[in-house]
Amino acid sequence: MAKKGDSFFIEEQVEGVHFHLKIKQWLLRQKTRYQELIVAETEDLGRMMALDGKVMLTEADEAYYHEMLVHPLMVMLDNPQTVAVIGGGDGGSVREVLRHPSVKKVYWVEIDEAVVEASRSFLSSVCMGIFEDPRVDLIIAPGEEWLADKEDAFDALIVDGTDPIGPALPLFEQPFFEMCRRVLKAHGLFSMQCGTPFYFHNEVRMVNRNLGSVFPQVKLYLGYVPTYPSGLWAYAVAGERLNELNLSEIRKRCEQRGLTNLRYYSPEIHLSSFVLPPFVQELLEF
Ligand code: AG3
Repeated sequence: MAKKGDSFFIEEQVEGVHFHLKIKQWLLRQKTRYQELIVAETEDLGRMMALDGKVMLTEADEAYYHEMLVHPLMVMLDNPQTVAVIGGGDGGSVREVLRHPSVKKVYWVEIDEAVVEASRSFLSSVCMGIFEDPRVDLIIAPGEEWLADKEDAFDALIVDGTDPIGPALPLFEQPFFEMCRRVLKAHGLFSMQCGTPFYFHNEVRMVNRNLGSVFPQVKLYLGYVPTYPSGLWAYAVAGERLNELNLSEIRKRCEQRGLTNLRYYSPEIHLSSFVLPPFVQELLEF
């Protein structure tokens, strides 16, 4: 039970729906050049990072999100070597990319240096050893600017953005997706998070429509992230052609790459996450 004097972080997930997290200790509250950044120790879910009042991660469930954003497309690729991660200033997505032994270079392009520094100082369980990894090249810049002069450069491009308001908005629009297609190699694949189909109808539809107008193949898939609005989270993967692997092929790749003891992603989850409930299919038909 909440007592008088307890301290809470409260996210307004949508109008009329709020998520409360009891806070043991506030660690950082900072107005950065781009947004308001908070890091705090929660009572039950480890440390939490929030941007502009929205939960970006908690230590308890960040792996569910980062594994699902990264492994489906990486496993679909035969030999991913050069990867770009746009956003994801906490480093969780880069950490997951680095699990794939074929990876030689990860360009990590984050707009807000303060987020990277906050993760370095307070979220070592998330960013782990990535700052020391010679394969990682951290670039502080807006993703769309850094990508502008690239071509045919990446095997995988992963966009780990915030909700499509504020600095992340251009990352959900068609001109950005056109750039993404151009910077990928012919076999290259793209993935991004696209919100919850339960509340963010327009966001999910917009991503699906805008991606579909640029890439020949687009697929939405779902995962569970308890501290995000509704818990049901959508991701999209896109490319010239999406490799349809069967269960034994996925299992083989996961074993070869040492992707065996993850917290959320597994070969079975890979396949089942592409099965969409009727309400999500209907959303995409409009
Ligand atoms: N990126 C997606 C967070 C979206 C959460 N939305 C919300 N709480 N309303 C998170 C970045 C983690 N690397």
